[in-house]
Amino acid sequence: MPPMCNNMRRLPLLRHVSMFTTRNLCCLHHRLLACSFAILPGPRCVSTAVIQHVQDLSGPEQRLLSRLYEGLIGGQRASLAESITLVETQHPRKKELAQVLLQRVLAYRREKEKSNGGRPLAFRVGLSGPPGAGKSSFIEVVGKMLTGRGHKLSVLTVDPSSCTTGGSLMGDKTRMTELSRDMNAFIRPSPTSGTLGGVTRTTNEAIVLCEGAGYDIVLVETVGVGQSEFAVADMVDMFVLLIPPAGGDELQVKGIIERADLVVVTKSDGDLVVPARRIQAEYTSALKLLRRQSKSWNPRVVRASSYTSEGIPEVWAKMESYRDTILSSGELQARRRAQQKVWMWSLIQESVLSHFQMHPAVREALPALEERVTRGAISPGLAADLLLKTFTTS
Ligand SMILES: Nc1nc2c(ncn2[C@@H]2O[C@H](COP(=O)(O)OP(=O)(O)OP(=O)(O)O)[C@@H](O)[C@H]2O)c(=O)[nH]1
Ligand SMILES: [Mg+2]
Repeated sequence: MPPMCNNMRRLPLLRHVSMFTTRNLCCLHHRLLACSFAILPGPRCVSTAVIQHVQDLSGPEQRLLSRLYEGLIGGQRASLAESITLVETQHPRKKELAQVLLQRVLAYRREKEKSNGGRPLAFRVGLSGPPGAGKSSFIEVVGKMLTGRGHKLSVLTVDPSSCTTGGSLMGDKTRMTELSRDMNAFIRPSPTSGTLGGVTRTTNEAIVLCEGAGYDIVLVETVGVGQSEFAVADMVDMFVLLIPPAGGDELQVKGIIERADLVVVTKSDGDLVVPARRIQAEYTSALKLLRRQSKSWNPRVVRASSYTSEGIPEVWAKMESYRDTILSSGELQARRRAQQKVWMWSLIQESVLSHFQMHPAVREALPALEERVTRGAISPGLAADLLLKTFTTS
């Protein structure tokens, strides 16, 4: 262990997770690795550092983490649910424990991927679309088809309205009645409080846990009315946009259409077949004008009905073909690597901004400076410089 970490040994696990010095990060890293290797079964890392660090966890904490980890990789739904609750917690100590568990699950996943010839353990798909587009109904039908074919499927939902109102733009669970009774499916709505950044962070971590628990397909549903669909697009291998044949607000899908790997026109049944065909033609032309995201894949527009199941097997076949294409071209792995970096930076941004906003000196100076900026007495640039100076010098 590098000498600069010695002082940090006495600090409780991850206490300094929010500090940004190299020294702290170095120690944080060592602590996470040490704890994840020492307390849980798996690769051994025998060193004095391990013994030292493991003292940071109490007996009950070690037992809790061992129980969760064993249950999770054993595929127990209750352990997966409890582990996701742990990553969702706001409690500082439990947050630290969640990170230890995650590190261990990540190490387990890496081992499994290695023995899988480097192939990812799961296919992650994001599904977004305007409210009422038919997302949950689509997931219910596709989900049943997939579990029928022997897949294990988890469905995570990101509800942007939960951040402001406590819920619920999405009436998901009620519309996935059959799937929620299926033992090979696991449905989990996003927590009903916190910031979008917080909610999407826990969704990202929940994906890792689902994969550790043996779910080979992870679907993430979100309503396309804000930023949540962009956040979801950044955490999945494939991003699918669902558009209803009528009543779909063009504006709501305008920006996000560029991120779509596949567009599904939903509800293509009965009287809606004709408008569905029209929308399919419109989106097909629109997609041709957009810059391609992938070298090896052209986004397509398909139609499907969850009522009649028409088009559903074909949609899934397209999704599999996309996965195989980007897997063999190496884009899937590259996309995941890039996402890790994007995600790290978005967490840093959020954390640094919140430190800045909570800083006592900044809070004190802010009202007067804001007032002067809005009055036009000083420029926004100068006010920002003054606040940043206050932050860095005090
Ligand atoms: N005709 C027809 N109606 C459908 C189909 N799929 C869903 N619907 C109806 O569309 C409405 C919305 O369906 P949901 O599956 O809840 O849509 P959603 O996009 O998940 O909705 P939110 O999560 O609330 O944004 C319901 O009344 C469904 O019955 C379909 O294939 N055909
Ligand atoms: Mg829904």
